[in-house]
Amino acid sequence: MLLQRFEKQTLAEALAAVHAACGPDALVVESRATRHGHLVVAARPETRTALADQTGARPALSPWTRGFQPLAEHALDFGLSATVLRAVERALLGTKVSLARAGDPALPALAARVLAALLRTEPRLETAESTAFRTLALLGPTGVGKTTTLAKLAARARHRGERVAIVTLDTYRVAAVEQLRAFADLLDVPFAVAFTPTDLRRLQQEHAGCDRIFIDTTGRSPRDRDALPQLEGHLRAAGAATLLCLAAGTRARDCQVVLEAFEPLGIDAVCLTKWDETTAPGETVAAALERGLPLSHLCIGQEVPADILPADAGALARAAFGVPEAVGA
Ligand SMILES: Nc1nc2c(ncn2[C@@H]2O[C@H](COP(=O)(O)OP(=O)(O)OP(=O)(O)O)[C@@H](O)[C@H]2O)c(=O)[nH]1
Ligand SMILES: [Mg+2]
Repeated sequence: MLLQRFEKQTLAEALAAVHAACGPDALVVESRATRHGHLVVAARPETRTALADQTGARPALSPWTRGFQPLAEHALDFGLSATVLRAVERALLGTKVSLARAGDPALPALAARVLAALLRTEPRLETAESTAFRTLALLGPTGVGKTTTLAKLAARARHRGERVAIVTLDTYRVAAVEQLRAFADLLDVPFAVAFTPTDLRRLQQEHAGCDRIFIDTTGRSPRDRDALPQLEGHLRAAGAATLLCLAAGTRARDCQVVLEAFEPLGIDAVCLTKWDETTAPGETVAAALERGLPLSHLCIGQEVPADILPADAGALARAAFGVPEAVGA
């Protein structure tokens, strides 16, 4: 089950039970004293299969509970999938709110907390403490904003005092090198072009003293089955972590195509770009969630470096359900 209740005499006992049942990555959705001791409601990050299993193959066909209906309508309008919403609704059945009647004032905020617990974010792109994202390649379909996002991330890293280098593999598109060189010059960071995996490894050694090496890649159609393996070869040679850039307005079906095409390259995190250009970003949020992929950032405009926000699960969930203090508010 996705979300479970653990009621024990003490908080420590309840948390120990959570840990035993849901593992070390358990996400606590609710924790409160009860007449019998302490109640903890915990969620476990789930994969797409697990979500689909527990909600059934055709979740949209059965009606929502009365209490959840207005929230579901808001979230569907935002673009969230019925599969994700079924998981949230089901989780709420194990909590103190009433779903049988409309208008429980506690429901929207609790639904947002449950959704926030399900969403994964990846904050390590914003700290130099972890080396997991030290060499970071930005991938994705054509024109989604990879180069612009790279410039934003590089500027933020510089601002934090990190030593940064930028490398591009994109020698395919006319003017791509010059576009990135201009950003690198503005940031006053070293910039180089890598034509081969050997070039890439040599540049990594040259910049061994850097906290962060950003790698730009050529935009590729998810249907371009020839180009993606070549890119995979480059990235494996570099041992690079990968950030998939996905335009926030991408439709659910197209998200699946993109994620399936890029998954063999190993997607470590997803950045939702062009958030400002869509009214239904939830389809991309749900696509990432259903595949268990963490979100790193939202890009909210063309301005470098201002138009980027680290993904905040709470703010995203509140936006989805229309709870005040939503993202961008
Ligand atoms: N509105 C909006 N525009 C953006 C955002 N990010 C990038 N853009 C714009 O999208 C266009 C393409 O951006 P690029 O960064 O060149 O995209 P790319 O993915 O590197 O493109 P290719 O390398 O050709 O695949 C530019 O006009 C950017 O200014 C965003 O978050 N919002
Ligand atoms: Mg580019």
